[in-house]
Amino acid sequence: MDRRQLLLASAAALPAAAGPGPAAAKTQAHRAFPPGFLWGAATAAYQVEGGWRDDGKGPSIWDSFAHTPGRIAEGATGDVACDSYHRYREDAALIRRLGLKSYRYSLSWPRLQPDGRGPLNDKGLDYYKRLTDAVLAAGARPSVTLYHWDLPQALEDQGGWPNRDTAARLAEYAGLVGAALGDRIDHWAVLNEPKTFTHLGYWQGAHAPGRKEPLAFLKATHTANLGLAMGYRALKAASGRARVGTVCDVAPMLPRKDTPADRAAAARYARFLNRWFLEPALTGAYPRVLPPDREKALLGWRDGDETLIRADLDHVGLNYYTSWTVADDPSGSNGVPGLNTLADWGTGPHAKTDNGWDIYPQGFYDILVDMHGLTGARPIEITENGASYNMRPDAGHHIHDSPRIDYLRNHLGEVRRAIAAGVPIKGFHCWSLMDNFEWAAGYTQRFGLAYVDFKGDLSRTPKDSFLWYRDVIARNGLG
Ligand code: GCO
Repeated sequence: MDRRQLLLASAAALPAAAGPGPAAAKTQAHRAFPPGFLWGAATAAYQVEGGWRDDGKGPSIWDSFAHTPGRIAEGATGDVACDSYHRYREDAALIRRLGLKSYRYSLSWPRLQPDGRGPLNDKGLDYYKRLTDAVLAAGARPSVTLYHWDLPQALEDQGGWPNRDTAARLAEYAGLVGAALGDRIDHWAVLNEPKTFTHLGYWQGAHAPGRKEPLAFLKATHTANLGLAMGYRALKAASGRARVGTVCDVAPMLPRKDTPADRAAAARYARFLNRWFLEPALTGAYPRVLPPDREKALLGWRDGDETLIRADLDHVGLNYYTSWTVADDPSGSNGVPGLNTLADWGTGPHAKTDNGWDIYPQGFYDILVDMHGLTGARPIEITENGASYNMRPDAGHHIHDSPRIDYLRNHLGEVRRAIAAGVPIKGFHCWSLMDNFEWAAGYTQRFGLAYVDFKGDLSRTPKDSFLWYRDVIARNGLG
């Protein structure tokens, strides 16, 4: 059976869609979301803020990376981005207009601790107080990520994530921020996508800081896990109200061929990507991927880490975009001992979004049910889901992005189905509130519900998808 046949076989196992006529009321109920569902949208500091050296902010690894020629498409940087550092009131107006119940954003570590250690920078802190107050006034719950990839450059200069001390630095930062902002913010995530910032930053070199060092990368994953648990404890110690979790990107792993070797490779890769940054916190141990007799040395594991690394997370955030295709690679060419896989992101047999990622909504349901097996009764929130479509304004300044509406409708349908199957999903955040700096792709990929005029006045214009999402939120369902 080839991959396409496998997909058809699994589609045939789906429950039949509700029919027309008397079933209409049932369909309506089926499409409604639970009362109090947290409809949201997400952004991240480096992708929207700009103001890269305003008011005492220190440089981050993304400032350095983007300023290095050849790293980012079209030589773009986040120096200005959406200029949210100065225009956050315009962002809050979008939040209010959408009727968002939750707004997910991140804090720039070097804006708050320019060198990654020591007291908080008052002016940076003041920005996050004003932003948070504007989010609250717009009627949304602040959902705040401490670390969305912008490591202070000073800490990279001391070794970055492969240096175990970075976990202690993160915990210090978490404690200071929790004490300073805990009166306004209860809902926290320590890390965003540790898989992405370690894999792309230290193994593949496509993201900051651009290193290609498989062995240092493995140490970085362990530091990130230690930092998660230590940051969790520091935040809770600093703010009694804090509900603390983390955000992981997850995806179904599809074997390239239906052979035992490729199926085993896909299962290995699932442990390495989907579970690597959750299981240590929840169980005190890593899922089995590395050779058992070398695991501790490869990670830099020390006695006592089985306790230090644990955190009884209050909630878990999951990001979903597309699937992976995985093949066995006994030659071990990727440099990670024992992993023995070749894996491609977004390369399934379906239609693609504008950045070439396979559109696979059913995979969302599958991975949510799968992850629920690990996270148990903890509330799950979808912290990111969305698509890149690059439509521009027409002559009447309208942005007709119906493929994004289809993408979101189909993926929300799968979320609804997972809720019906018992997965405790409490919220959904569209990536993104507005077009922004898409990492190595710069400004060439637009994920926003609002269009940002990067070459002009940076104005934000709601797209058709914005108006559609506003209606979904108003009726608490897909309609
Ligand atoms: C991530 C990040 C976002 C991205 C989004 C689209 O998942 O990579 O959290 O910052 O912009 O996912 O690629």
